Parts: sequence; C-alpha cells; structure tokens
Amino acid sequence: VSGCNSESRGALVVLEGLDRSGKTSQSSRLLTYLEGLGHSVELWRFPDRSTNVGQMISSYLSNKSQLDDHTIHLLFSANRWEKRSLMETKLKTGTTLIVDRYSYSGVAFSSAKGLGDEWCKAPEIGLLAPDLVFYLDIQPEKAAERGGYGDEKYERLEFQRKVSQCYQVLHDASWKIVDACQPIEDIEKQLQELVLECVMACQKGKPLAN
Ligand code: T5A
Ligand code: NA
Repeated sequence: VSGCNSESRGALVVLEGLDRSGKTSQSSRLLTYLEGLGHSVELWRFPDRSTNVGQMISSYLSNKSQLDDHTIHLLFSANRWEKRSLMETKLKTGTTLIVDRYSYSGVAFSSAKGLGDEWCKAPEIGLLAPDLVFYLDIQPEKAAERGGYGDEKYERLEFQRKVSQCYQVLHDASWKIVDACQPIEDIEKQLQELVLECVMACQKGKPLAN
C-alpha cells in the first residue's frame, strides 16, 4: 500500500456509465475546465487502444476477433495494469487524471455476461483507487435513443440492460451518481463543483490508495 505521506498530488477522477451515457463528452469538458483554472490535468480512457493489449481489445470489440469471456476480461484488466505505474507517477507529480472508464466497467460488463463478481474483481486488486467516480446514470432505453450504436460488441440494448443492473451493486463511497439525461451543460456544472473539491483535497495531501 502506497501513501501515508501528505504530499500534494493530482486527483484520480473516473467517469463510468453505459455506452452513450455521455462520459466522453463530460470528460473533455472537465479537462477544459480544470486546464482553464491552471491545473495540470490529462484525459485518459480505458480501454487504451494504443497498446498491444489495447489493439487485441479493440479487435475483439469490433468483432474482428473472438475471445473467451475470461480471456477478454483479463486483457481489459492487463490494459489497466500496463498503465498503472505511469498513472502513479503522474498523480504523485501533481497531475490530475480524468479517466473515461476504469475497473468498474471491467467488473460490470463481464459480470453482465455471467462471470462471477468475485472472479471479475480479483485482477483489479492493487490498481490505484479513484478519488472520485462520476456515474452517469441513464436508462438503457434512453441511451439507445441517442443513436450511433455502431457495430461494437456490447452496443445492444438487451446487454446494456444487464450491464446497468451489474453497475448498481458496484457503487461505493467514491461514487457520485449524476442524472445523465439532463442537458449536457447542466451535467457539466454539477461535475465542475464536485471535481474541484476533490482536486483540492488531493492537493492538501489526501493519501493515494490501492
Ligand atoms: N469495457 C470497457 C469492458 O467491457 N471492460 C472494461 O474493462 C472496459 C474499460 C468500450 C467498451 O468496452 C467495454 C465498455 C464499452 O462497451 P468505449 O470505447 O469506452 O467502449 O465506448 P463507450 O464508452 O461506449 O463510448 P460512447 O461514445 O458510446 O459513450 P459515451 O462516451 O458515454 O458518450 P458520448 O459522450 O460519446 O455521447 C454519446 C452521444 O450522446 C450525446 C453525444 O453528443 C453523443 O452523440 N450526448 C447527449 N445527448 C443528450 N443529452 C446529454 N446530456 C448528452 N451527453 C452526450
Ligand atoms: Na466514449
């Protein structure tokens, strides 16, 4: 376990939600907002499709390759593990990370396929714990109406319904549940207020946890 120090550091802020819940839109707005206030901040996303593991994931999601459910689960997790040390370095050197999907996606999407919760969570143990998680809450039917469900593997209403149920048991004290059906600007304002508190707490030396 890292961190009983009181060093100033960046915050680990995660956005979660169903496909089309608005994570990417809000992540980039948060980035612009924090940059505007002069903070050091980066936007990350998982899967990170730029690595070798990420390319295997991308190929799976676009139905160009097939993988056993357990195998793809472990690849998603490995894709987070391969970024862990850089993540820790960034945070410790004062950069806030806005992360579009993280371990909760890993667990929710795989347990929606029927894999056991505990099995799904095990490979996530030891990754850095988010300081704040925004769950963009939307009914699967509403998300599907936003259109643009493409050809990717999980973009089917029936499956998204299961994912939604799986997410509901995952929330913990770091979560803020936000109504994702509001206008984009209203959601943006709510996230801004909450994120600032979190960034300040981390600057004051809130310990980084696994
Ligand atoms: N996955 C991921 C796993 O199974 N395991 C894992 O460990 C991880 C990390 C990856 C897939 O992999 C799965 C989950 C996913 O199925 P992705 O590349 O992250 O997929 O893609 P998505 O998250 O599905 O990205 P989307 O683009 O579908 O959704 P976003 O980012 O939530 O939504 P966004 O911002 O792009 O908005 C979607 C549309 O809605 C509009 C936007 O303009 C856009 O057209 N919109 C709104 N409309 C009305 N009101 C609002 N408030 C709106 N906000 C956005
Ligand atoms: Na997205």
